[in-house]
Amino acid sequence: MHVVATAGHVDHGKSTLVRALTSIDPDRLAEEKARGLTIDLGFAWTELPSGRGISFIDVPGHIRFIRNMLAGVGSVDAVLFVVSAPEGWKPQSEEHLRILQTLGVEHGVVALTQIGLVDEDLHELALLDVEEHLEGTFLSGAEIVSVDSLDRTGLDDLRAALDRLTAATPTARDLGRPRMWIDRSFSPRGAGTVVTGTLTGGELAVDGEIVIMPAGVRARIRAIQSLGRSHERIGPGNRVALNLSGVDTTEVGRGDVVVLPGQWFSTSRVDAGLDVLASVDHEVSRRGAYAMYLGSGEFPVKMRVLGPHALLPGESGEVRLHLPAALPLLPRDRFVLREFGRDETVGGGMILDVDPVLPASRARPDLSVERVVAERGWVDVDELRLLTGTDTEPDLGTWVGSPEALAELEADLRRRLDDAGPLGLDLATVGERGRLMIARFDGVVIEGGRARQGEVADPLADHPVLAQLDADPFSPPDPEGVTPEELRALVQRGLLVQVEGRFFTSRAVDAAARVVARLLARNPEGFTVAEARDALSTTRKHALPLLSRLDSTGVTRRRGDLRVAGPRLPDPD
Ligand SMILES: Nc1nc2c(ncn2[C@@H]2O[C@H](COP(=O)(O)OP(=O)(O)OP(=O)(O)O)[C@@H](O)[C@H]2O)c(=O)[nH]1
Ligand SMILES: [Mg+2]
Repeated sequence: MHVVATAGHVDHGKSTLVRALTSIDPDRLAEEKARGLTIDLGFAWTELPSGRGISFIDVPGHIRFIRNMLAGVGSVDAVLFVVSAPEGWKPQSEEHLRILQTLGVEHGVVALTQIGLVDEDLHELALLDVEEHLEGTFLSGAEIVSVDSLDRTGLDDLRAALDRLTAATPTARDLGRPRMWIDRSFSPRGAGTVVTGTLTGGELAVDGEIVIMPAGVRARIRAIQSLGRSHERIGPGNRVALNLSGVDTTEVGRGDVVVLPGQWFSTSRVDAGLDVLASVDHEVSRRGAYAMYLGSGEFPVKMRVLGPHALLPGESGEVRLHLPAALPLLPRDRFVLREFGRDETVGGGMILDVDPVLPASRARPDLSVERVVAERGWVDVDELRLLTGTDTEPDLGTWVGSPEALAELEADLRRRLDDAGPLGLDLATVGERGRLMIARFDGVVIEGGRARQGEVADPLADHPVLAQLDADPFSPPDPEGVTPEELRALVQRGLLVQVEGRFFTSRAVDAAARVVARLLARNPEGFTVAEARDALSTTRKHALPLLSRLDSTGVTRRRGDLRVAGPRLPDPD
């Protein structure tokens, strides 16, 4: 399915042609029918000879309704461009073409209409005239089909050309991120609220929860219709009508946008590229009342040119735009800029940054993800996806870091590891990203919540205090020649055990466990403190803390005055 907009000057035969192709009159308003003039968008569809479906958004050509035209072309990827043979190229032929070009539309077919009203010579001239005007635009080289909608000349040729057009135009991409700019909302008798639009970016499904921006209203999809049929789910590139529950018709309208919760960054301030049309006869600066046309919406914006100069006609530059409300936008979204006062299309361009962090004086927006990361240092991958629309591999955990931020963190950690020396760096002090990065350093040993350079000798494991205590393992002396900091580190590393103010080596505690295991093998009913003291050839002063350690680690268990086997009792030998 493809959605194609019409475009062209007033009265050049757009609506008549759509009706001739589809048998649906796109002029639905009584006033339109009475005046023979399109005022608002019209919708029609048909099947092409290939069997492919095609939807038309018929736009008004009259300059007074240009905002409705803009609302209609914001989400289409191809155009049926209409020029009247007797009338030839006119101002809105030019303006519509520029608007479509600015919006990045790349595909189209041209219909030269009303050829029944011209003779052969005029027909030839009109063709040349049109070709000349299309030169250098996205429609140069597009098929031009001569038709007359009233006597139906050339309609089959046009249908065939539209078939070739839709075959050549890529179908809307499914990025799993649906967005539908609302172009109509109404309330059919007793049936809640219906909104229509051209769906892009992903799929919507019945019963799904949606958010309507900028209001942030949540609603549920009660039913989906497309081309007069009901659907359980509908993909991008379709004209869609959603029946919504949970939202009042007065709360939604043209220019609002339907998205899924949590998938978008909502922004009211963007940096963008702006191409000023060469036809504009003045420079473009912050002075002036501008409207930004984006999707189906018209938004009054405040604009500031980034860089020292105003932009000249035909010039391109960057601008910062302040919107009146937050919209779900992404880099690469296209827009048209018009000036209210002069009622003139100034130009348009592409959003480059949906969340500029640098002040306007320093901002240098572009589409690169690297810049977004560099300006922040560190960004969470999920946030980066919202900001850029693309997935990036995280560097540390869920974080993406700029090359500078990564290098700085690494240098800082290396320096602190060096400073910490053999005792190691307390990992509680380096933060989440620091812990993740240290874990990747070659030759760094992480033990007991500390990280140290592995290749430096391990003076803790060989600390003289261990030998000092092991000289009499079950009756060790008080440690000497060791700082409190070293003692803490030895305990943290599990080389020393501290119980009730006494220090034992872990080797001594393990040996004591085997001694009591032998005691219990001989005497399964249990043993007394005195029996343990004798078996360990130590004093009561040392036996008590040793036994309490064995109790607390599950080697033994107290039962009255006796110790019995605990769940972690080792084998006796
Ligand atoms: N003879 C002839 N008349 C046509 C043809 N196409 C349109 N007309 C007539 O031209 C007039 C304008 O046609 P529309 O289809 O309303 O023109 P439009 O481009 O939709 O006009 P707007 O929507 O107001 O911009 C009507 O009176 C049509 O009957 C054609 O191919 N041949
Ligand atoms: Mg019309």
